[in-house]
Amino acid sequence: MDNQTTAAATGDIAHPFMVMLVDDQPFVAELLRRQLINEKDINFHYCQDPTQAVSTAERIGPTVILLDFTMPVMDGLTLCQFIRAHPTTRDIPIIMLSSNDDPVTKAAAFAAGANDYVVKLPDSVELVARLRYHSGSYVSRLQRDDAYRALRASQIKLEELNMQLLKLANIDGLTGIANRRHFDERLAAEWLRALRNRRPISLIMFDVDLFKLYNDKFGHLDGDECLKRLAHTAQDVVSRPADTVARYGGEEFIVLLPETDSSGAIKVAEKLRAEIENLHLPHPDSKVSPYVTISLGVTTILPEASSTPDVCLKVVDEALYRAKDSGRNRLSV
Ligand code: GH3
Ligand code: MG
Ligand code: MG
Ligand code: MG
Repeated sequence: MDNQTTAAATGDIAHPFMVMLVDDQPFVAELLRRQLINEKDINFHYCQDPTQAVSTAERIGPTVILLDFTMPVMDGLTLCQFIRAHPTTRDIPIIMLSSNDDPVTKAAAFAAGANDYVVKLPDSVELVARLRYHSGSYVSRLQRDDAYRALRASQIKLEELNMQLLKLANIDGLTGIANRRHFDERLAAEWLRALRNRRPISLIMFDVDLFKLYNDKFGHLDGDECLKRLAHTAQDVVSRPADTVARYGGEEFIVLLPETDSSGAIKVAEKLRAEIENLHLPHPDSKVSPYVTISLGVTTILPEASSTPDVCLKVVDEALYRAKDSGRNRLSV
């Protein structure tokens, strides 16, 4: 027939309504078909076998199901419960069709999950009004669900992108540890906290010894690999959650140790120096050691309102250069 289709309900506003009738008697289908023949936006599909109703509904996507109450193989109440229990059909509106006008039968239909109940055979105007009403509210619900899902998906995507952006802004591209920007933020925050609580802050700045010679010997790519190893080793050594290890410049790193006094910071610095030398990364052209080594500056400050974090950085930088001047592979305070 011309108004029969297999298209599924998509929630598209231009999509016609799809009425699916489940009834054991073909003449009922013929009568209904005639009642709907002039409704160009209402498609009609007849399913005689109630045991096929759920799979047919899955295939054609009805916007409303007209369900015969009395059928021999499976009665309308049972089928209604099946449709309600099935994940892809459970929200489709169901109008129960029965020749019975008894209130108890009607109540049983609603209890089984029907949305409406009409006595056979209803007047065309009333039937069309009911079919439009149920189909319309179902389609707008699908549209709302789709819109909501799309909105949530874009929100989640945006959150992911923001997280990635935040990560990229704070992480050093080569080593994957914190970058200078992140370090500066952490230092400013910890500086203020230490000022408030009158607690010490320690900084360790370290620089690879004779790294230019390492690059000259092995090439820049191996140099990069070496920097990664050093960064990860430093991160392993500095393990308290409040501590921050950052790549400060080319082959220069910095460590922030909040709530740490001078003796604590010196212990961490010495451990860093030893662990890195003990990696035994060959550096044949170094005059300091057969292996890659670092020099470290260490400083501990009790922040004062008259001072700034920059002062701290200057002091630790000077300490690092003293370590270089006094022979490298050592720390200086
Ligand atoms: P010193 O012991 O005095 O620090 O000697 P040095 O050779 O390490 O010092 P210098 O400042 O002369 O050289 C630093 C070298 O670090 C030069 C540069 O090629 C290298 N370097 C800086 N950043 C990177 C990097 O991202 N990758 C590689 N492979 N090398 C880098
Ligand atoms: Mg029947
Ligand atoms: Mg160096
Ligand atoms: Mg340097």
